[in-house]
Amino acid sequence: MYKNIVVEEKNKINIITINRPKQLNALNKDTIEELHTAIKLAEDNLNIGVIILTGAGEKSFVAGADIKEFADFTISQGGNLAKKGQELLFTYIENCSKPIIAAINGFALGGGLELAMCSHIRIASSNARMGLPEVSLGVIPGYGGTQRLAQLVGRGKANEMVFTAGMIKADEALRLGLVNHVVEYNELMEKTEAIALSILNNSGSAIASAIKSINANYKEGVNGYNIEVEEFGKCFGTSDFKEGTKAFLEKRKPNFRK
Ligand code: DAK
Repeated sequence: MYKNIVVEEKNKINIITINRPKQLNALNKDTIEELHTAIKLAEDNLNIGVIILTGAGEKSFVAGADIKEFADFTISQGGNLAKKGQELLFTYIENCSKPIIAAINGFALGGGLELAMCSHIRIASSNARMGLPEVSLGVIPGYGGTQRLAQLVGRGKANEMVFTAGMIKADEALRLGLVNHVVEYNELMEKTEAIALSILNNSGSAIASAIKSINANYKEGVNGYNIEVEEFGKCFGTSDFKEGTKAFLEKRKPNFRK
């Protein structure tokens, strides 16, 4: 079904691997479309609770947008494609109602770091290298990087990373809050899956509400506190709320995901 990605289902976790290792998993148009399709299917699948994104091979998560593909673009093609790519994948991931974790197994550059940054949680292996090198190619980050990097690491450090086009190591990314954890390469999937499993113990509908509320803080013209109140209220109508409170009173673990 897919040419550029591999999708695997494991314990209610959907593992999506970008599989163009010879091009260091660079994101071309087809890969962006396939990722959109796979994430949408996972979001609609009641058996899936968490999605993991990673890259094939030991070297790279995603080494950016496919430079060969956009080398000849005009101004309007560039603008249109950035908009379409953001809607189809990057904003789509950020707003996905199921948690998406990026397991960064190597280079996460340009569009690759942007893909990791729109994910809800980032785990990196110690060999990972991250950066937004776009200005070295005469463009700027076009998939939300100028916004999300500053949100995650603060404006000053984001300015430095974007202006210098440099790469940072996993440990520095951890120190800056760009990634949540750093582990050895061969422990990356184990650690990522362990976090996914601990998320799966909890209510999927409450997590969807939490994603919406947290994201509201970053949306222009939206009052995040109002969204939180709205989502909080909605929780009281869910079967997960009934199960969660019943289980507490019966001194047992809730069973949210039958
Ligand atoms: N695109 C296409 N091919 C890539 C690639 C990329 N981003 N990155 C690597 N490759 C290919 C290389 O061309 C090489 O292919 P062959 O020569 O073997 O055919 C192969 O992957 C292995 O790469 P290297 O031989 O270079 O491997 P090294 O270990 O020596 O170096 C590296 C690894 C990651 C340091 C190096 O490959 C590198 O600097 N890669 C480029 C990093 C980069 O600048 N990425 C792009 C950032 S800009 C847009 C929206 C967003 C964007 C653009 C447009 N629109 C909506 C229009 C975003 C742009 C970016 O992401």
